[in-house]
Amino acid sequence: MAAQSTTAPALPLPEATPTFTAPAAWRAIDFISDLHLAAYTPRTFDAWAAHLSHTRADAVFILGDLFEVWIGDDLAESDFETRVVAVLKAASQQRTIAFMAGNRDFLVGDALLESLGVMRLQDPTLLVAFGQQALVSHGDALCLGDTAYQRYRSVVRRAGVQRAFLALPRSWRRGIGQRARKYRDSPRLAQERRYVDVDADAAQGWLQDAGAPVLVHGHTHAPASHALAAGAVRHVLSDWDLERDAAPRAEVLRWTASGFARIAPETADPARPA
Ligand SMILES: [Mn+2]
Repeated sequence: MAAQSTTAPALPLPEATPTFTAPAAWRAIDFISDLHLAAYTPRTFDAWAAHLSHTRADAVFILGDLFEVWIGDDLAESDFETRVVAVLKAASQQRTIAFMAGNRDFLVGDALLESLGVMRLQDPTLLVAFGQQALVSHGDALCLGDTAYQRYRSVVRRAGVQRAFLALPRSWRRGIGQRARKYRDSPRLAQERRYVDVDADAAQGWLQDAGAPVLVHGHTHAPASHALAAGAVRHVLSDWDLERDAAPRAEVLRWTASGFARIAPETADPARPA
């Protein structure tokens, strides 16, 4: 037994953490996150759409930041959003597609997901599949070292604040979204945020509370698998960025009865039967 901490847990697992049990017939679940899709990311969009269409997995679980920014379902009528919505709707007729909100797209609404046949995943959720258990999260709630961000998060995740924002005219929301993106992408902010990672004690605490040996999360854009205490492991998902020719990034974490594997996104393969 590992040494017991005498201090309170850094961040207790939310009491309302739901459990999702995969159907017994499932053989594989894909996890992706942090695609940051936008009108100016056509290559990343195409790779994502192809994977959703051609993956051999029974389900694709999107663990947050599918969108670079989402400022209201009523804006889903514009061109880029319309194309994303069409891909999700077609994919959900082939296999289970699940969506967890990230810090960029927490304003995606239940009505939109329902209309697309996409399953909402709460953050965090305990998954049971293949006789195993894994806790999944976007990951931003676990970055306790980023105290300024955690203060911001506690405000913008309030239902009343979100209702007030969504009541603003569309043009205002577009302007706010563009300014927020400029601020987040500023070199100064990137420098400040570079070393903020998931808090290892908080991650370990969540797994102990959940009774699960595996945590899967995104958000940090630092894909790796980290050993935690007592044989537990933390799988960090890759972000996706195929817009630059140098160092393209796109990766899927596939969960099967054999465990977890990192694979390239699947594409149309004429040699493979549909
Ligand atoms: Mn994020």
